[in-house]
Amino acid sequence: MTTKPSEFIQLHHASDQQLRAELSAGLLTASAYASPKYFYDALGSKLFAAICELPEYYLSRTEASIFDAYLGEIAEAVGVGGTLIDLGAGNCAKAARLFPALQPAQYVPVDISIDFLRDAVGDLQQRFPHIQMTGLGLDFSSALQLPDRVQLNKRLFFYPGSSIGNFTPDDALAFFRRLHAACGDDGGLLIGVDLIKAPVFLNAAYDDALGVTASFNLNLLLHLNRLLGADFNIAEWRHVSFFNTAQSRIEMYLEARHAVTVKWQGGERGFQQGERIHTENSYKYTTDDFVQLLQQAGFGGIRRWSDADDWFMVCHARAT
Ligand code: AVI
Repeated sequence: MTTKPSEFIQLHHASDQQLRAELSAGLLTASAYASPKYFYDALGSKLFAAICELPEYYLSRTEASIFDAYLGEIAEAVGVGGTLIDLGAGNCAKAARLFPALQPAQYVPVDISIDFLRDAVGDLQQRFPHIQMTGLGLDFSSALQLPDRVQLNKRLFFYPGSSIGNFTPDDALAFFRRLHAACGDDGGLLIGVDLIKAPVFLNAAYDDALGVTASFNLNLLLHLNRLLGADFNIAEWRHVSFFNTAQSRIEMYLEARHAVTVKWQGGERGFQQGERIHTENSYKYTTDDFVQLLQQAGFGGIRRWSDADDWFMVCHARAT
């Protein structure tokens, strides 16, 4: 069989100037923050892959076990021969495991930059020569304009890993509405989400004994040093994370160990001892609240699968 040529389209890229302005504004705000998207430089992506292997970080292996156990049922719900749009595809491994069951006609991995996708898509195209593959470089969290190359009907948006937890519930709803509008005829969403459980397990998942999550969090400062020309010294900061029960979310911060002044190109800020930079929220849902959110966005025909302990859930929702 001849291999279909894969293609890559970079739709938009924030300029370095825009990134610097956004970061600088976040650091200068009274409650300083930096977007979690800055975790994922080359080292940060490797540290995240290591987090997914940790005994405490149950999310990845629990989700994988659900897909393994229910792949037949999931394929029945989704149907075969559609376009699989993989949001935040990275190394494309999660979607590739679905190919034999879902038999997509087209695979569209999406990530901020097509540079993250080239190697993985090249390998996959060799293994699955009959699937048309179009890699898209796009920040899909704020807008979702898909090019004409993406088949209009039978679009299945795939958003695993509980990445939806990094949106506030309001932003998640707006995001689902955009996905719903982009589904075309007979389209849907296949999504993995982390569920609320005893805080002891949630806290351990985001503050592991080996300190990998702490390194992942602190590495954001090294990334900011490069992006902003900043002079963060990671020895002066520590990782803080906890489950906020009222908000139903893990919160992650970097906390100054003592008073420090940080300088960067065009900015400077003093941090008191104990002052924090908010780096991530990771929302956890009840089954009912999550299903309601999907319904509010217009989705219906919702099927769901979870593990025996109800720690994690995979949902398929139809655009109807
Ligand atoms: C990517 N995202 C779903 C992860 C999460 O669990 O919120 C990122 C992460 N942060 C710390 N550990 C993992």
